[in-house]
Amino acid sequence: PGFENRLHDPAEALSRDALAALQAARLREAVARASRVPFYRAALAKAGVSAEDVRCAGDVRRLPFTVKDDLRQSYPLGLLAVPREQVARIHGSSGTTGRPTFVAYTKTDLELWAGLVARFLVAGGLRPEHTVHVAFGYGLFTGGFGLHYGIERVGAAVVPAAGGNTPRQVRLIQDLSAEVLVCTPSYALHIGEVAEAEGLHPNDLPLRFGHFGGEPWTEEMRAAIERSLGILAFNNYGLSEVIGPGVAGECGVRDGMHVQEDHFLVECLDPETLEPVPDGEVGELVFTTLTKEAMPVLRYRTRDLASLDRRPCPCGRTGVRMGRIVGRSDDMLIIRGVNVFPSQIEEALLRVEGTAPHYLIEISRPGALDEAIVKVEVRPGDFSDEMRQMIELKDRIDREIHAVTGIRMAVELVAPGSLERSAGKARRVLDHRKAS
Ligand code: ADP
Ligand code: K
Ligand code: ZN
Repeated sequence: PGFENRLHDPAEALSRDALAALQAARLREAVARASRVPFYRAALAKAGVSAEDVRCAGDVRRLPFTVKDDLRQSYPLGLLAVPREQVARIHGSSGTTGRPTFVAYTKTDLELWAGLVARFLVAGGLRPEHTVHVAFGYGLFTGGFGLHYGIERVGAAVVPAAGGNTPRQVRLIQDLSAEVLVCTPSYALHIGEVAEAEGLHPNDLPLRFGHFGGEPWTEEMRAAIERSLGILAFNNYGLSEVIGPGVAGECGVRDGMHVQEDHFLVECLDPETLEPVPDGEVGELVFTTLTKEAMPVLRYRTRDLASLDRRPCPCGRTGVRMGRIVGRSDDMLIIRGVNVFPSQIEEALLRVEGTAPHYLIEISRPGALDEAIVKVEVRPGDFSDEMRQMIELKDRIDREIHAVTGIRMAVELVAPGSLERSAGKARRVLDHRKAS
């Protein structure tokens, strides 16, 4: 697509046979490493498997699963497989300032991570002579630092702009002549809108490539971002429990994201039966880390729904391609890139006197960014004509929601009994965003 197809690492093009042999050897080591964690020692014993039983990559199916709740139960770092002094960095999963889950990295893990991010960046056109504007938040969230060190590994220049103040971001991109933009897809679209509002034409911006991830998006959205910023946009996928960004990313063909299979085993399973689904069919992605030291995960259930494509890719990379994430098998919402569960809103409301346990979260995307409104019923006795009291109540709810989820949502107080009641499962979410 107008640039040379270059590999950052020859391992991206290993033959499938060589890859299978490497995976088998690494899986055996991974199980041995995981056995140092009491949680996994018990789970492996229960499943009746040990490292010596692992003969091929397919033996992953004999291993026990890991779910998000296992990380919560072992808060803060109970799944650590190395002595604490070997931990070089700690990140957290986005969205839950109330009770985040932490993930840890050794020095070797950080080296690996930078290399994996470098792979998808190079696959999507990044070159050492480029300047990259990173508008991801820097912090516990894996996006900022994850991309940062990957860009440095390629040898390109990083502008660690972080989030916020979009007009300033636009100015920085122009003044520092960034060819590459890194952020969530919805923020990319927002940057485009702000640039346009300032009278800038896509050609006025130095940008040529964009690398976006952290939330679901569509082909239509890709087209809109490319038009508004005058760039080629690439999709990349990852999650903190597995390593962060760098689990999979697109090549120049842009028909699915190559999973970095020399470091992560991927399965696509029916979320009900946990049996593999055929290639091309949508299932839940489940990852096993093959090389991560500090916090290995066995068969981590992502709840992300996508399909796998094992047909060879013209780019020469041999890693299986995963399609776009088409949904989730749980009720997690991604609002402006942040993971939010409806139960977190409930938790916030429970801390506020004067609200009834009836609420509805309405999400829309009027412009480029997600907007969330939480409609909350006030308890009959507490519904007041007094403006001051109602404003105070609203402020308290607003603060609690922010404290629990880490993001701001608009709060709307509604009269007792005004939200629709259903006979079955209460409807807590109305998502007006069109499959994006
Ligand atoms: P991060 O800190 O990178 O956001 P989290 O662990 O907080 O990582 O969130 C990971 C989740 O974000 C994934 O499980 C998935 O639901 C979503 N996600 C990440 N990248 C993409 C992508 N390219 N497309 C769709 N969803 C994505
Ligand atoms: K996310
Ligand atoms: Zn490819």
